[in-house]
Amino acid sequence: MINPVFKANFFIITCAFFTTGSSAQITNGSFETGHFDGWSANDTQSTSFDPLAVRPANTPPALAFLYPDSPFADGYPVTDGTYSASHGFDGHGGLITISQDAFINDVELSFDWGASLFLLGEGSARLFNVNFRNTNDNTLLSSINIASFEAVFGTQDTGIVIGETVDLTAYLGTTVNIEFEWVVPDQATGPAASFIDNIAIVPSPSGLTFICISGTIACKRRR
Ligand SMILES: [Ca+2]
Repeated sequence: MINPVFKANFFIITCAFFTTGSSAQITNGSFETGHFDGWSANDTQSTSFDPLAVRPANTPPALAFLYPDSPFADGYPVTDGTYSASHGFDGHGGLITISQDAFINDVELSFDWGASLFLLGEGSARLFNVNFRNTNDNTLLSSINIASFEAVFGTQDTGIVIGETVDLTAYLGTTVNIEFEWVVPDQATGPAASFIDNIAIVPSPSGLTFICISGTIACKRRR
């Protein structure tokens, strides 16, 4: 008698939960050295009210009177410690970037930021992006648009955004260049002001990192 052959396919998912460590993979993420130590900082604007810089709390933007109902009216915001990075753009446009290489040891990039713009309705949208680049040849791996400010007349203000996050799971366990980029494409781009602070690589809100490895196996059993 031939024993029946039992054959079944099983889809298995092997999952691992683990808590992850501190968020020390970003150097000077809160700008508390008072400078851009650890960062590559570039501002290609031909003119600006406030060039890209690390500034202490209560530093007023050059044209703060244009944002009377904004947090920026009281000075460039600082959400962690004493300093933040900030700039006020206007004039002939350009790119404003800060970047650094970082080992991705956790699943989210977290940062605080905000912007206030008084626009004349000219040109293209002003963009705030987070870019990921190859550390060897600087090629762009991915770009996440955080905000787009359309070129319409009037004031646009985000307030102070605490804990903006970007998913890092695609780069977990690798080293990539993290770039914060403000795209100011045209003439008459502002006046505008923006800040960023408290940049860190952090666990997911649950404090758990969840990784799954999936696959299919075939099993045979004779009786
Ligand atoms: Ca800070």
